[in-house]
Amino acid sequence: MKNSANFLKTLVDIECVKFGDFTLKSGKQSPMYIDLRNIVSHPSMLTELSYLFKDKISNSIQRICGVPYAALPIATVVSIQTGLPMIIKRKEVKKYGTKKIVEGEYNVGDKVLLIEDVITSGESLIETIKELESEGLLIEQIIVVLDREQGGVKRLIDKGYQVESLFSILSLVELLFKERKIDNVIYTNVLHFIQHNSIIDSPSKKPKKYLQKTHSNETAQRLLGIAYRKKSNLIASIDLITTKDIIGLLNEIGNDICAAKLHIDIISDFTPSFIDELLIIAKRFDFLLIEDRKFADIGNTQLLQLSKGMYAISSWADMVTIHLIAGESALKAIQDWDSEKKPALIPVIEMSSSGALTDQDYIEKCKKFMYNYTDVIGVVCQTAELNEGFLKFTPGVNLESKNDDKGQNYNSPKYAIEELHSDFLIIGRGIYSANDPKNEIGKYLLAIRELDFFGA
Ligand code: 5FU
Repeated sequence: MKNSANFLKTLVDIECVKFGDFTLKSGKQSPMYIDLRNIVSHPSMLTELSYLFKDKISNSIQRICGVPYAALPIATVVSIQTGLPMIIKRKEVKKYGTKKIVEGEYNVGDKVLLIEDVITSGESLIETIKELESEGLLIEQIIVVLDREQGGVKRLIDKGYQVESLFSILSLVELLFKERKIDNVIYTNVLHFIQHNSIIDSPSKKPKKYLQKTHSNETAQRLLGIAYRKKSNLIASIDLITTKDIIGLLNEIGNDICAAKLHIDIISDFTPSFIDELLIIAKRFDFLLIEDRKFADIGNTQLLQLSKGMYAISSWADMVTIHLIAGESALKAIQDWDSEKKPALIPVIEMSSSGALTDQDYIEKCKKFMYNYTDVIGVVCQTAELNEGFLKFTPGVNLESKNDDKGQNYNSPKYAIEELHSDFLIIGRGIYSANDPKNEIGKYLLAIRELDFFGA
């Protein structure tokens, strides 16, 4: 086995993860069934796991312990791979002999790596932790193979433990969805299940917006999935004019964004190979590409502008912006366009600039027909309210400035999310003009995460 993606796909092949309609122990219906115990019959999977764990184990660890029983074989291979001694926590105390709860050699104060196969509520981990701690052992690190994203990790982090997972159910379904191994329905059902089955019950918190949003368009779902996984609804508007600067910036901030927005026609040294490079980086850092071309012509011309010329936009952009000024026919032309590769559409129905002509009347006129087109995943707007499921992309976001000297108006991330109900924040100069863009984007991430926009 060569990589994590293969490991995840093999989990499905060997039926450790199944999708369908399952009744859980609790009686609840679930669209997924996870049981990693089959891994024991696949030595190559155990070996792969031992490598994945080895990369993550902190230097201070002195003992390894698996939560019984499912994680015991995993702890064993990790122990062999790392040379770190293992201890075993019994599920039941022996009723005879030593009556030990922990088997193996250890000293009070030893720093332990605790291994779990799957985490849901974190209950079995908490039980194991309690018993190890009562023996004087210190839980230094917890690594879980698969996080069901139902709040267990957060619960342990809140208790002060250092917890991480190798994989999450979201990264698994995202991968399977991307590779067309599961369809829209399964993907959406899993997202819904996660949202409604979190053990973290905090009504005072904002809802997990992203998981509530469901849009049948595949690109919208990918964008939502990435945003949720990265806990970032930031779209970097990379309005830089050399390919070197663009690639340099994306390499710096790629992990922090869910999409990059470009104005491809402002690049002074554009060659088609730039697109290849861009696609590789987008794939590496897992973000989508938006071309902010704002198409605004009759249908036929828009199709030519989308697909032809040196930019061949439809061949690489996941999403494009479009004005609806030419009316429904121009939108219909794109929707009806029979093309293998077609970007999702984001109409601009309200602009951020002073004196924009996109008044309420215009917004309402756009809304009258745009919802009928499945290629439309949402809109660029400021104040407009949208139908459920449509995504709101908001430019004009900046932590430092209120406006520029050319008509642009800015809001803070907090205002955009809480008052404008924006789903995605588009930030240009706020990031790319900063002295240290990586550090600056950290401030934006902090601002949105403080709002608990992504829930637990
Ligand atoms: F549709 C719009 C809009 O109403 N306002 C915008 O600012 C699009 N934009 C784009 O977002 C604009 O073309 C820039 O690419 C980006 C904002 O960049 P800034 O540097 O954050 O002002």
